[in-house]
Amino acid sequence: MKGSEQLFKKAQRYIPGGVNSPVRAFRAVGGTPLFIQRAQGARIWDVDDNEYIDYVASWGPMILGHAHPQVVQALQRAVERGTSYGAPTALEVELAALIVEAIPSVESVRMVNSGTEAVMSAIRLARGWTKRDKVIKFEGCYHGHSDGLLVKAGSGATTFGQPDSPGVPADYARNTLLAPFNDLDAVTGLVKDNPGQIACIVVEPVAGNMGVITPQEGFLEGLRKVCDQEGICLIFDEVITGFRVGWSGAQGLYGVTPDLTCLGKIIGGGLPVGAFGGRREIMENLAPAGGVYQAGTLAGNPLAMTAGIETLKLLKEAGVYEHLEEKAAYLCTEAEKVAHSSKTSTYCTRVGSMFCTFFTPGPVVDYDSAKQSDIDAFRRYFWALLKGGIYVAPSQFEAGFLSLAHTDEDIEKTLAALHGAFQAAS
Ligand code: KE4
Repeated sequence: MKGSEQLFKKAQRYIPGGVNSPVRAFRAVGGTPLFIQRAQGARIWDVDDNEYIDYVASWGPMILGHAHPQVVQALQRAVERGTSYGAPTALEVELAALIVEAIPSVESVRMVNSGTEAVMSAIRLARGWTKRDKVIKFEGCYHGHSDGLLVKAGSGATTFGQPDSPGVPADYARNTLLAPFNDLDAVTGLVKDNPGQIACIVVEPVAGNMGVITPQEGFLEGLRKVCDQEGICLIFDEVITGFRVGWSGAQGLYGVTPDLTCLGKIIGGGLPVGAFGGRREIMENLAPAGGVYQAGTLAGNPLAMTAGIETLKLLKEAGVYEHLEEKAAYLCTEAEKVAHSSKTSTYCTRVGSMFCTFFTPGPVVDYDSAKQSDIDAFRRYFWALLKGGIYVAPSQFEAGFLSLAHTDEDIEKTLAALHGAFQAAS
């Protein structure tokens, strides 16, 4: 770990906390974060040449595995044509067309540079379209770090015990209303108490930032119904689930149609990207077509578009999601057996190739039940896995991801390491 320790020490001289995104700092599990030097397929190597089987997948984007040859070769060709023009290109039209084809509710889509920008912009659009101010979000869901959404936020905000960030003016937070995930009664109560004032409900259709929590029967359908009744814009934040849980995302899996969808991660193939799209009548309110302003120097960047196009073309191939489903189901079923044989209290969740092991008996249905998890047990589990050459997210409140590059051998190696990890956790 020497190399990472030296780099971490130096990094802290120049970068706050030594990292460019808090959850990478290993604060929840202690110790020194790994500084990664390269990745290939299902593997990553730290600067000390330690090799790991990777289940973080850069927090979701690397569904093909790292450095897929088709993506790398396309990027090599693209970079020789220049890296950014600040002008429209055929590439962004091609990626937009792929997204529109994949997600029927998306009739028109705008590219941005991150998931944060996508959700922030979608909410501004919903407010502009409805001429209302208030937003309903769910405790423990994370939608990026724009001010109004850092209220009971998940992911790193929960990991560090600051779900409500300092620096967010009370004025912003006042327009953000909170409900527990999976609690439709709480939502209808908020709607009743704020008649005609709610612009949108924003939800991760599968919560992926407090571990992985699935929508209970009727929850998403209930949100759709209340939005139809009240003229509220339903926004699905599919930054994680988009092209992860299926070609048409979680909305395709659960058969519930949002008004706006936010995307990121996979659609950029590991390059900086975000997107939001939906019903044309709403999207046409966006500048320059309409008055709601949103912009970005590097939006639709030719390199990110290239990586995204190649990634989606490969995901579109027949059998891809069935293959991911089969492998992830095997991994998680066998992992649960190992956990039960070790007598460790765990509650496992999975949707497609995203999954989580909670260190609590469960059931885990919302933020409060997720927070029951024994994070000390998780820490012991994390370090035992790492020592066994398995790299999972350094936080109980994140998702694990399987890629198309994980082999049967990788999965058997992982299951072997889990025996020791669950022992360490118990
Ligand atoms: P970015 O701004 O990080 O690209 O996307 C924000 C975002 C929006 N919506 C959802 C559902 C998300 O999960 C995210 C970001 N995910 C976190 C990990 N759970 C990114 C990792 C990090 O913050 O370093």
